[in-house]
Amino acid sequence: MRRCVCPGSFDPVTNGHLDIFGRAASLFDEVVVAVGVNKSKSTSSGRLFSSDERMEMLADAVSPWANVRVQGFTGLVTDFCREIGAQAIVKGLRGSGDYDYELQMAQMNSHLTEVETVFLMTDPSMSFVSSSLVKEVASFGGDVSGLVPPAVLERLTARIEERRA
Ligand code: COD
Repeated sequence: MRRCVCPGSFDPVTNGHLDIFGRAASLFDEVVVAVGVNKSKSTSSGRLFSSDERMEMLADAVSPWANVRVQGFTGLVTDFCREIGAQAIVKGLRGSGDYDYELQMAQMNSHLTEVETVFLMTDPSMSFVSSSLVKEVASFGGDVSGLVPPAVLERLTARIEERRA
């Protein structure tokens, strides 16, 4: 069984993330989307959505793929990989900024464990998409439909309205 982990904050999941999950699902027998969990379960620490909310949105978004599941984790991603028997971490790369940051993490993770990091290049139509920009644009009333799944767009709009009230 070839199993990989796609770790992230996913606050919230975007179509850029989903493109990476779908491609990982065709390369591995099982993909575990691993959500960094904040034990306080709140939207503290600058997150718009709690870890439970992020996981709910992800579970809904990955439901079309039979071999993709979502799990929360705390601590080191390499420990999580060992715990679930994953051989690889799959990350998406949008450009040189991601590369510099991800290279350092991949090398640290390789220093810590035998788990390999596999990089998939972003789909060019998604190279400008990040959770932070999506939140920023949506908070000023910009159109982010097409950048996140419809159910995420709905929750994003509702959360921004709540925060405004
Ligand atoms: N196209 C392709 N890939 C994308 C896109 C896009 N449009 N947007 C994001 N991605 C990729 C990112 O490059 C990243 O690989 C992944 O999707 C997740 O993105 P985010 O922004 O949701 O998640 P991050 O970068 O905040 O997640 C950081 C981790 C939680 C993975 C990291 O901090 C971590 O591993 N933490 C656990 C503690 C640990 O082990 N630390 C030591 C690391 S060396």
